[in-house]
Amino acid sequence: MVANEQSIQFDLATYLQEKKALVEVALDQSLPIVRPAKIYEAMRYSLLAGGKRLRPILCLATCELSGGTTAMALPTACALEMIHTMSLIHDDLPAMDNDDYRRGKLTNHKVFGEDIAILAGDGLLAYAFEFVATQTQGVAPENLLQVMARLGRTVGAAGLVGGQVLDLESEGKTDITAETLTFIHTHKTGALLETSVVAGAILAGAGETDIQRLSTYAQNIGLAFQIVDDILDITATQEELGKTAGKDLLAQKATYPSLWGIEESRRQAQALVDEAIAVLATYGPKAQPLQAIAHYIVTRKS
Ligand code: GRG
Repeated sequence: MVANEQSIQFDLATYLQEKKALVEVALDQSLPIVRPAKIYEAMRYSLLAGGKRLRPILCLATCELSGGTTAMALPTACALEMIHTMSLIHDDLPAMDNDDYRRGKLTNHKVFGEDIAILAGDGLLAYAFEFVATQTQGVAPENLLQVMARLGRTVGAAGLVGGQVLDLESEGKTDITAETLTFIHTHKTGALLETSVVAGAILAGAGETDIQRLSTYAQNIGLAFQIVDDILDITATQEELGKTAGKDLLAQKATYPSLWGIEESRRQAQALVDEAIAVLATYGPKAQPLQAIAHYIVTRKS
């Protein structure tokens, strides 16, 4: 049986449901409301607004594959979602993408105002690091330090911030190359997905060969994820996406479908996912959750 068929047979729906439930409870408990209530309410509004919880689930899955436990990875899994959520809050601001809806709800600044939305993002970013540092147990200190350094690099100019800046600079330009587009997305989207995968392995004490293999898997699914995101912006409805659809066309943004067409974009995403699945074949059935998640990335509808 080829890896692709194996991954389809795995009951991913149940796996995702169970892990998501675990993450939802941990996130809810992670951030109680204290004074000043308004900022905690704003942080919780976006953090607990749903979403696929893909980044925490990837971290938990990789930690497990690498011989670690859920307890070792749960604080980092929550921190990844705090970072992801803060990037969505800031991305939706009028000064950035200016969006009114996210995860099927009004965006943070639409509910709390721009000033509080900026601070809610800042609060979540800082808290993510505090949470990993203070809540992680049973992990070797040098591994924890490595994860925290990696998280810092991922959110900064070498990662999300850098990708976002190039994205802003590219707006309205008609001559964006595939190479520039890939730079934007490997930084804006791919970096946090890669860190989600690799952090789980580092926490479990994985060796360099495994970390390299998992990085390759993550880079492939990261790019495939963004290609599919671009396709869904054209083909899915606002109800399906939980955010405004068709924004890229309206903003005349360079996307993979605008460069390659929808069919070729689908083919490229599938090829990346096939490679991601194949690279994990060496782990046998243990890799099924990660392989099934890769398959899900090209078949998802939201
Ligand atoms: C990180 C300091 C710092 C600032 C933020 C705004 C910004 C800099 C970066 C933008 C990052 C961004 C919003 C990238 C897009 C990533 C993406 C494809 C999001 C959608 O992810 P899903 O589909 O969403 O996993 P859910 O809602 O399911 O979690």
